[in-house]
Amino acid sequence: MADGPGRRMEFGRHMISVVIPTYQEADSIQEVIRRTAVALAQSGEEYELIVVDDKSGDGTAELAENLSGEFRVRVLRRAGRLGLASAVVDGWRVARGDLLAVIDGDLQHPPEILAALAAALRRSDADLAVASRYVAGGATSGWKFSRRVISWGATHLAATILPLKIAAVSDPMSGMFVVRASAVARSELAPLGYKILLEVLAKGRIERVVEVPYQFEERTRGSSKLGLWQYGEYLGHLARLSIATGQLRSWFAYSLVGLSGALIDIGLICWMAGIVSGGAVRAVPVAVEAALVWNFLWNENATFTGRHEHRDAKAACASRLWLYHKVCLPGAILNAALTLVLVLHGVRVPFAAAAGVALDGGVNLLFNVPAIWRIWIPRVPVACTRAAEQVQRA
Ligand SMILES: Nc1nc2c(ncn2[C@@H]2O[C@H](COP(=O)(O)OP(=O)(O)OP(=O)(O)O)[C@@H](O)[C@H]2O)c(=O)[nH]1
Ligand SMILES: [Mg+2]
Repeated sequence: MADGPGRRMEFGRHMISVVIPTYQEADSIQEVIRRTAVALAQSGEEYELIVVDDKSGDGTAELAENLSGEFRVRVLRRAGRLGLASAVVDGWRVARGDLLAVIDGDLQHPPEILAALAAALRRSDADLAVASRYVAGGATSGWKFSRRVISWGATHLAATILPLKIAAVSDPMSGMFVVRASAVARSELAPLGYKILLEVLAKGRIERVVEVPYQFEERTRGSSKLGLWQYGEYLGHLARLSIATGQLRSWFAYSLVGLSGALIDIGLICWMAGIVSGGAVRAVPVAVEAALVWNFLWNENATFTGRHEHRDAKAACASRLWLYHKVCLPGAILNAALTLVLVLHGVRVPFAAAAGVALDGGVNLLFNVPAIWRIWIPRVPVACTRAAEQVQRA
């Protein structure tokens, strides 16, 4: 990016710059600053803290400034509530470290984990260290069932819309991570809403990732800023990223392939049902398999062309075909079963076949897209490490 956050950080000091975005966090900001500063200093990491406050009006900015004599903290004041993720980008813009980080200002992220994330990057050649709730040792404490469902849905939606970009991490919704400034140096970061990590994964040059488990604490002070508006912004952000990353084009190709496979399936069943003894019962499995292979070949040679290494190595292609069968098997079985049940109950063959492929497509769309696309995604190596190990070793 021309004047983006990483520009100056490419030549940044050996230091971590931590942005704390705040909107009305007067009850917790001082403790966040204290604990973060102490944890980083104890781990031997030089640091600076940048509180980016959106005109909270409850004294958050002043409380943070009051600690500037004691800790290396400064406050960036913005004119009004402009969004969490853009606050982080604005903070990174004035940051001076070679590592850029973010942590919430409400104590839901244990600040001590930041030291582990920084240590993980210092000790490896990874570009990004993410605090994850979804690897062994990670957790969310006290979340209601509805919040768990929303979080799972949001993560799955992102993995469905941007599978090529976020497949590498277990918790792409995480709000605590550290990235090398050089990895976002040339990225035009322009996030909408809350999810700054999505923006970094989609636009940054991220070749290796480390994950550190952590427990997302319950909010005990202040109030949540997450509301319907933020959910809407999230959808807008995903749409924007799908265009910016070119994944909308892949999606278009993938959908066309799926549609053509559906027509092959229906056409073959109708044609074979009339000419083969045993009718639909024999035709259905043959047609479902033929459509599966058809889809695979087009995805292999058109949708994801150039995305996989050793394209012409037969063994690699055969192993992808095998994987494709494994991932698509549940949908294919449901497809065949529904088509046959409907035919045996007197539904006309074309309608029964159409219902079968619709069910198959629906199952894949809802649950399977990330797994299917991952077959063609070059692996981003992800290491998982325990927080304690990293701090000790640093
Ligand atoms: N600068 C700035 N900070 C924000 C904005 N919205 C939220 N924040 C801060 O971002 C952090 C995370 O926001 P929360 O509302 O706690 O979001 P959450 O942790 O996903 O939701 P809860 O679990 O309900 O607290 C907090 O430090 C907020 O004060 C914003 O528009 N601008
Ligand atoms: Mg919170």
